[in-house]
Amino acid sequence: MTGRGPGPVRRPGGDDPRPPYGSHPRGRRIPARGVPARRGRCVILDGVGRSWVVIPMFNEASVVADVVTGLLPHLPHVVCVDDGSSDGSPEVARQAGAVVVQHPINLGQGASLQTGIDYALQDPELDCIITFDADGQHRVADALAMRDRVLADEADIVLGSRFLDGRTRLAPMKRLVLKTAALQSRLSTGMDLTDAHNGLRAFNPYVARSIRLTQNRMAHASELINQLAELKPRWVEHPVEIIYTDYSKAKGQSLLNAVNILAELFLR
Ligand SMILES: Nc1nc2c(ncn2[C@@H]2O[C@H](COP(=O)(O)OP(=O)(O)O)[C@@H](O)[C@H]2O)c(=O)[nH]1
Ligand SMILES: [Mg+2]
Repeated sequence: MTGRGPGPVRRPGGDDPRPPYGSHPRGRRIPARGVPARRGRCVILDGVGRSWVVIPMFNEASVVADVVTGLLPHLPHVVCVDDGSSDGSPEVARQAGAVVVQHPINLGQGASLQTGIDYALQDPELDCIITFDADGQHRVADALAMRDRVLADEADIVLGSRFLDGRTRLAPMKRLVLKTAALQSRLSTGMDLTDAHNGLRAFNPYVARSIRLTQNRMAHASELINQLAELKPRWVEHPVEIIYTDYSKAKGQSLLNAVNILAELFLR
């Protein structure tokens, strides 16, 4: 698929459009259970709904201000979950206009997402949570398009995928690792995902209330997919661009670490 719009997701390498909802393990769309009339509960303030952006953050002081100021005009409710940064990230994020919640020690990316989700769930007008990275690798436009699909009640969760259009430029080895991780996810859950480790996601309060993340690094993404496979929400992937900068590449996970995580996933 080469289009950038949020149209029906197509199988990579195939011409058949997928249904607008992601495939379900049994190939059926399952209606969400116990979901309150979400759209009826949305509050529209000057055209801006009450969606929360949750940003896990660890030592991103040099980039997080730009990320927060890029989001705020479009998504005015941003919570950064600081996880024991030592470089002043919480002050920088707060100064830029985000709410900052802090862990006293580093508890990991999954625990931080969970803290941010729990924080957003305190908002009685919550209509959508978007998870977004602090390091400038995600695009606000992608997040908005995904949020819109959740608010249109097209799915309970919209998962970003960098493999649905040609925008993301990936090193061959990174591509191989991510494709292998997606294959492992498909084999273990039956969910027909193309990118199982993408931090950009949008979901409704039903999904937010139903998941519980504890794992760190790449493993928290697998944990989420495993819980979704149990929960069986309506899901869809959405094409997103992941921006690889010198900064993100320098601090990203080492290849050896990624290979170790993959080995762990397969051997579990
Ligand atoms: N709260 C928290 N956030 C983390 C931790 N490690 C990474 N992050 C954040 O999670 C996001 C993705 O992390 P990153 O290292 O860029 O992973 P990658 O881009 O997937 O290789 C960024 O916003 C990081 O600041 C952590 O231990 N705790
Ligand atoms: Mg990153």
